Amino acid sequence: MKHRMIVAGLAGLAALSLVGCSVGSEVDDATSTGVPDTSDPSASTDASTGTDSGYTLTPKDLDGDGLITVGFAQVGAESGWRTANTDSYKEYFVEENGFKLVFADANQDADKQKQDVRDLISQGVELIDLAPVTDSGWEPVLQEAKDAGIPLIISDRQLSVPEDLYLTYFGGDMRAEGDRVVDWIKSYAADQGITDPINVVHLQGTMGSSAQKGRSEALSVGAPANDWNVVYEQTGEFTQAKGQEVMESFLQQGKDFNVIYSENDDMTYGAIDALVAHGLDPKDYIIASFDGNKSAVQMVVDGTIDVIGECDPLLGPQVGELIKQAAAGETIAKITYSTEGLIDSTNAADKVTTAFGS
Ligand code: GYE
Repeated sequence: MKHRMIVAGLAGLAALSLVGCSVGSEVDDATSTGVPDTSDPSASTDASTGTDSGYTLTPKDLDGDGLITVGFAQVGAESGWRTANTDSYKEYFVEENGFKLVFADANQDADKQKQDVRDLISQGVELIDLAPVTDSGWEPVLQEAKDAGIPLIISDRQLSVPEDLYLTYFGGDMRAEGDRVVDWIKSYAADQGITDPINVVHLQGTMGSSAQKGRSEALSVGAPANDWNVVYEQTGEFTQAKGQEVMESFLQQGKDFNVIYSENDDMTYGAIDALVAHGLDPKDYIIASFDGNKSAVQMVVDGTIDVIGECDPLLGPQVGELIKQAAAGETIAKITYSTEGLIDSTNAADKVTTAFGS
């Protein structure tokens, strides 16, 4: 399949498939597993509350210094999204906003991150914000934070843990992001009357992270439902270097493919570099990515990337607002999903002006 075949009718199609691109957030209800029902990705339902979930800890300035000390257990520095996320915390959690920040970088190591959270507990921070590298083995650590009387917020990546172990989750709905991208590819191929088999190269993020699981699930459900073949599936660990490396090893196999479904922009950059190094034109392929870094959005404007499932990294102020509400005794939602949509040729020129990062 040639990308250049796929031009007519795009605007109408994309207009249909675009969902909520405005700035802000929507609340969804929590389930006992922490895994939301995403059968309708655009739906939002009534929020359940921290109190209803049996979690009673609220943020407080315990040491009387007039600030809430937030320990942030961050994933690492693997991607442009991550850098923007870290910057948004460092910029927001400062004294003039009523906070102090203690920053712990797990360097993408799930075991180290559990130790990071334990260190934050023993340092006596007044609240912990955990962006979990992967989603397993957290219950004992969350219980320790709770026993120490330290409220804990999960941000960015979700955890399937009982609701009485954390105050709130704030971040993306990864499955819904994936579903939007899958639907976009489906509509795009149908609109173009593509009859060739759809052969997908799937570059996965960090295995066991909710970002990988949600986006991968969307494809693993969407591919058989649409008669697509996933011809290659490999983790690129959300980094450009690894994305390039795994794409290169796929290209060496000489198999047919016409779609790349890459679970973040950094791996997409790497995959595109690999295509070019093999003398292939990225514009001949449907390239789907996630996040929405400025350079990636520019590549949509240029026609190299076809669609991006948006994911908002600028969580610092939004989490800060929730902390302030909870500290003031207000009821906050158990789960709040960032507002996210799609970026394609119909809106990329607008989006590029406000996109995060470089
Ligand atoms: O998509 C990727 C980053 O957890 C949503 O992590 C985040 C993901 C993001 O490394 O670029």
